[in-house]
Amino acid sequence: LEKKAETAIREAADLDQLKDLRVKYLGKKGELTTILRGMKDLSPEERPVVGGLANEIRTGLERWIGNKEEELKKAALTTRLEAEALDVTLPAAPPSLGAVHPISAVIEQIEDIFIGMGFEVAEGPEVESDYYNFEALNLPKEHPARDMQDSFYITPEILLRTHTSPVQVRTMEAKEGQVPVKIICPGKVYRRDDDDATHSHQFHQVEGLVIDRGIAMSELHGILAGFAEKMFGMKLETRLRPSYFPFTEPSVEMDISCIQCGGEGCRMCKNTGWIEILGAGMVHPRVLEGAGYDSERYTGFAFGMGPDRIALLKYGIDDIRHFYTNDVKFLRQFQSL
Ligand code: FA5
Repeated sequence: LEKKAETAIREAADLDQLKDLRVKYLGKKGELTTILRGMKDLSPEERPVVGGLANEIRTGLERWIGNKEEELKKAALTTRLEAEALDVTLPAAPPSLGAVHPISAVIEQIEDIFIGMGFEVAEGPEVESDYYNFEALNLPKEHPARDMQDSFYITPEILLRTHTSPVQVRTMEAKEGQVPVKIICPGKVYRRDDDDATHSHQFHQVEGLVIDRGIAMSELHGILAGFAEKMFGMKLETRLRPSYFPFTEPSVEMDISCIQCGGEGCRMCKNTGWIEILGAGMVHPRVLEGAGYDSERYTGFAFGMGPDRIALLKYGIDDIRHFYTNDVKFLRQFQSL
């Protein structure tokens, strides 16, 4: 029995087999236990002899099983360590870095240029009241010019702002008739426009407002032409075209010469050689008065530009929708901005 058990224990391949052997020999119904139980049938002289021998064997088997168990556990650990080994000298996979979105980058550039010209940055809410978005800007209810900006209404009096111009009124109110006012306001705006290569239903604007004594149209042109030159890094031709906004009088739109001009059939300027980048004008006296400014003493100009369109031009992108479809391959091209 001892020999048989010793061989079996030595050859046990894993811990499960070893457990089975322990049960087989030393368990309640095990072979050695059965011998010890049978001792009651032996003569009193034989008992101590057989008993001593059986106990000796039992101690021996327990020791072998214990040793084998250690050995198997060690082997199992070694195998696992080998399987899970890490080569710490391998070069790590490069972490994927995020980057500034091209529109955010353009807005930051616009802010830097205007801050350099002494402007402060103001903010206003995207969910706006009909009063600030339209009425205080000389656009009463039923005014036909409201159609220029198809809106997303939340309630009859609350809407998603269609432009950043409401911040003009909010800023003037906060300043309580004090001058100078010299702010820009970047932000998101929303319109029920049909999306195409140059229109999005959600886009961005940067509003500008300057109020002081003796502010004239020539200053507006000077500031905007200077801005265009800095933004595009070259001397550009600019032109002001007469336009109409109820909150400015006179009103203009500014075009820059098409820097992406592909000539015949150019998608950017539709062959005109000019691209509109903003609307502007002298603040309407009614808007000044409504916000607490004496329009006899003070004059001002305002403008509203579209950074999405500026980003299209600056980076030669042919469709505004690229900015909003989150194609990582597209966005990765601007990682260095
Ligand atoms: C306005 O929103 C006026 N509030 C601008 C203004 C401010 C005029 C202050 C006078 C004084 P307009 O609707 O033209 O104007 O929009 C201004 C600029 O926003 C456009 O020149 C264009 O660059 C951009 N824009 C307009 N609609 C969209 C659109 N759907 N998607 C992308 N950009 C747009």
